[in-house]
Amino acid sequence: MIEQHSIVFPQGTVVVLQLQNPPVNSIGSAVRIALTEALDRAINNPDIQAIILTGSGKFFSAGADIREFNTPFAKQKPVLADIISQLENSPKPTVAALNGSALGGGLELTLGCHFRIALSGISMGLPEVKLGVLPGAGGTQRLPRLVGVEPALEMIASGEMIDTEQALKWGLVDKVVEADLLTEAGLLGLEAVANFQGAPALSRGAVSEVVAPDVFEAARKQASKRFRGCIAPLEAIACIEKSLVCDLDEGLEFERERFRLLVDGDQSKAQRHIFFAERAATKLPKITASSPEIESVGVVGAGTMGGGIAMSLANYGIPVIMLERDKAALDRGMQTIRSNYAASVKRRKLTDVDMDRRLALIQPSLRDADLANVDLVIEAAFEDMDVKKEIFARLDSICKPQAILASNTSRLDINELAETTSRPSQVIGTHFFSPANVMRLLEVVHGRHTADSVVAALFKLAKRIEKIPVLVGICDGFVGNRMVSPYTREAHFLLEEGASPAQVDGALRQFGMAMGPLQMGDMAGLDISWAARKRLAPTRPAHIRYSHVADRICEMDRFGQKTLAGFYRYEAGSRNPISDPAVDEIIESCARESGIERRVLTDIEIVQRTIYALVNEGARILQEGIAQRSSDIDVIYVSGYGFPVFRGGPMFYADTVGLAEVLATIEQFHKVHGELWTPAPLLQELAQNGGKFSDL
Ligand code: T1G
Repeated sequence: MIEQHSIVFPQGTVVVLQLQNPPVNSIGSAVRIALTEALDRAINNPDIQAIILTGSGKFFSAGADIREFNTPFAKQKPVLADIISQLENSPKPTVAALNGSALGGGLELTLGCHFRIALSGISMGLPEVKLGVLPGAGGTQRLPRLVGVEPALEMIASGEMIDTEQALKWGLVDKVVEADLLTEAGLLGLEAVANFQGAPALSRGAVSEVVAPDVFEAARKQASKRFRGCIAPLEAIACIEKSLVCDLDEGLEFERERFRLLVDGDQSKAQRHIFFAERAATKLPKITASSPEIESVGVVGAGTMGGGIAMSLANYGIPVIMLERDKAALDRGMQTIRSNYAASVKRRKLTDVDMDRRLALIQPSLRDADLANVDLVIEAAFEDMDVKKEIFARLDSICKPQAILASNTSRLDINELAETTSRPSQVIGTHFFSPANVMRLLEVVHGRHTADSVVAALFKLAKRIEKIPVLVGICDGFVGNRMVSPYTREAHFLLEEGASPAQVDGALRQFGMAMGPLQMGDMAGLDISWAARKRLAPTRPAHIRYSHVADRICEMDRFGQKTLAGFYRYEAGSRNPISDPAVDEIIESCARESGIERRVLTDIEIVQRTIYALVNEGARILQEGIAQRSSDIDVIYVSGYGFPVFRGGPMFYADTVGLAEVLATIEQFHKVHGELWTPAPLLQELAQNGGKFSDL
């Protein structure tokens, strides 16, 4: 837990206390107990003149142990605040030697030290708001006193990391060194001994800085935009504001109280659920096969998806050959990539050098033969089975025997594609989400023939390009799109029953969705799902309710933003949805034809009819084994479909509401709306046994 050793200098001896709690030196109760005892010994040892606190591996510390939150361990003495107080009241100089990332409570620990010295290139941050809490061990009170209110607001309300250059500029660290961190730290501590008064370095009084009144308003506005619907960033800002009007002890008390409220609240539990769910999703417990390395990739198709996929690979140094049959399409694709990178350079998110390096990794090609030696090909061509089969047959004859062939299809049957090749065990689905160079979610679709080593290879590649891979099975729409079907179906039914597009979308945005289903359809393009509905029309049971609203809109060539009209109207160049009376007429006429008497609908019913449709389908997906975990479905919806992170995903949200209540509502819908609302057996079983999806 805490390794210690001394370093003897001519001018005195220092003790080094090193956090040793792999993999990230998180600080749980065991570490806190070991650290406080080591500190006591060092403070009372007359042979020690200064105390160095450092970490091990690539971390100083990733902060408090998140797994201990809401457990008795979290309150077990000494709490982190006690240790920070021990450091700042030490009669001997205490120096934090930042050997690696210092996050959350790890960074707060350093704020209790008299000095901070960092190894060049490490990062620091207070990411607590991303877990739905706030720096609860003094960060909101000490940081403004150390670096000033505005830098503290920026760090704490954004939860973003900063580098040593920024830290030095703000005064968060006293020194940055390229090497010999512990020696430099020891010298720093010993230099202070001569004039050391044994008092805390930071003022105990209120922050005396004069701050323009609109600074906090601006911070709240920015936080509400960045973390829509989340309360933690606003609470963190309130704590910093408090530091201006009360002394340190009062401020710490206020912070403790706000932290306690947040950590016991639903939002933080949901956000911590997603934190661990994202990590669980990347694990393949049943797959131990060694996986081939993927060092070069071919992408077939230079459209929106193909170009985005090529960028997401080149961004991490992977050479890509982007193949098209049509030169004009290939040139358009390359031009789109160039302008995307240029936009990032303009926003100072990328340097010119990086842009050129990435562009050099993307080789446009019109020759199939250029794919002969790549390790993986990702097909991102037109969403049509015949087109894809023809491409897979060609790839099978061109690519080296061990090459993996993947399709970016969003719903077609990977098994059918695999069976058109001589290498079915090397065929897999890689469903990227648009824009592929931005969205982190990657549904990895394993077919019945797909080899474990191929799945493992794609998971390794996904982690390398910082995507979140989620393993899904084969059905129409896999997990994400399969669930979006009933969600959208209910949205269309609600239109016929009396809601306007603006009311449906408004209710779901109020719930926390990044975008309502109708606006989302307009953005994705209504023609894509229209094609899927037409493909499925011959098999659609006649007795099942079906809404013609979207078909009628498409029949008017209204495909959404790309035609400046869909469920909404759009001004040229604007994505802002404008309600359109022509759509209201279509809705009313569809309702009349279906004999539906329109009524006033509440936002509550709109949310239940759409979100519970997700939950019911998710339960079926789990039962069929299409998703490995309930939390995988949550990860898919939060990172791929704009589900609010502060509600933890559809399945976690249902657990929070209570499955008995969710089932009762669905049974009511079943009575009124018929078999489309048949409750999923797994939901019934869990609800009747008082269980939760997260128990699975
Ligand atoms: N507590 C417990 N486990 C943690 C952890 C933490 N703080 N951080 C990481 N882990 C686990 C993680 O679940 C995974 O476990 C393994 O470590 C490797 O993590 C009082 C209240 C540090 C940037 O928010 O952002 O301090 O899956 O896969 O990609 O004010 O982990 O192997 O079983 O993510 O190299 C504030 C959270 C806490 C940082 C490393 N700190 N961690 O990323 O590895 S609250 C944070 C991260 C707090 C104080 C407040 C990342 C990372 P497993 P990993 P990585």
